Amino acid sequence: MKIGIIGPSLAGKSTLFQLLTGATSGHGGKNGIPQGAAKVPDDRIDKLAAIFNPKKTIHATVEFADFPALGHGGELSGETAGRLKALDALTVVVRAHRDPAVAWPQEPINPDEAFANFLQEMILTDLVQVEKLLSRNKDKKRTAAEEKVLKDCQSLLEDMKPISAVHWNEEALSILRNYAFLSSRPVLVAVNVDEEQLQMHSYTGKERLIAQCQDAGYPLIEFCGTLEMEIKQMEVEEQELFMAEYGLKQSGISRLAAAAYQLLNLISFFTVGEDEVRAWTIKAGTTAKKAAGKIHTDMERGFIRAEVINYDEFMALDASFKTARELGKLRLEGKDYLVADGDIINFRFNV
Ligand SMILES: Nc1nc2c(ncn2[C@@H]2O[C@H](COP(=O)(O)OP(=O)(O)OP(=O)(O)O)[C@@H](O)[C@H]2O)c(=O)[nH]1
Ligand SMILES: [Mg+2]
Repeated sequence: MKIGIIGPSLAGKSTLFQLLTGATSGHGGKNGIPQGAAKVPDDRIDKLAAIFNPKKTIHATVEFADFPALGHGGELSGETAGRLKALDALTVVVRAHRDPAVAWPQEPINPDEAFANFLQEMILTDLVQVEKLLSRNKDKKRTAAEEKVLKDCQSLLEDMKPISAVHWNEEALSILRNYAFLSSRPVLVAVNVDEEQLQMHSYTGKERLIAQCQDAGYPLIEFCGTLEMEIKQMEVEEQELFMAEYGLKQSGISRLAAAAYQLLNLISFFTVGEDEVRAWTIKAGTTAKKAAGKIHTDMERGFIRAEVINYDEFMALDASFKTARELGKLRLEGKDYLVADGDIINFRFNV
């Protein structure tokens, strides 16, 4: 699961990437595109760690890649578009801050215009592909279902809507996966604001940007690159005091990492003990047996059952497995149980 950070030149993409992953952009990475893992904040893990006092605490992570800038009119090169198709989701960074120390590639543009350019570019890229497919394939065999999906995509795109804007059924989704259209991916919009804009909750183009994002079905998050860099260098207590001045409970980076996790439809289950408290990442809708396989293939193969209690219930029982067991709150679930976000699980298995 990987998310590409994309957007106009000097919007703050690499700043965001570095804040999320701690990595320096520099060179390296696949095809010269820097890649890195961002910690997904989860105070449930912090609280479990405080209770079990384990040797190791491991949070969930999500992978990001720092892409080069779009063209000045938001153009997506064929090469970049091709690379973006290998990703599961996109974060588009647009700039609202007006710091004169940071140049504008051409004329200053508002974040809603930058977003509209990006969306249009993505939609046109897909539309060209759809039309090519529809016109070319008279000789090739295509099922009626495939034809219908392509036609539906075409009319959405002609309305300037991304393919992800409507709900597709399972069959359509598996057809769409074969075509790998860009706008079928989930997108998160990150607005780089300055400190004043953050405090005032306002910047030029905000209302229109919000409307555009709602229309496309994209979540939107504001962050201030310079402020986040300061926060990152502080001690935890200092961070909280500092953020409170801006009315923030969580840093923009934490909110962004959590939103990215959600965007990918990922959830966490936990394993706890004196050695390790750990969050494991699965897709929503994963069975207990498959979830066991995340930890070890032996656990999946030899799966017997899962002992499960959800985090909230566990905490309500004073974080005591003994109490939970006595009250019959430690559920025994079989292989087809669908794991829920926040389940604390102990897998029983044969080797
Ligand atoms: N004033 C201000 N400057 C910022 C903010 N965020 C980033 N910058 C600065 O803006 C400049 C560009 O930021 P980058 O993160 O390199 O932008 P980018 O989108 O990766 O740029 P390219 O990859 O060259 O297109 C840098 O000098 C950053 O320090 C912010 O919130 N406020
Ligand atoms: Mg950059």
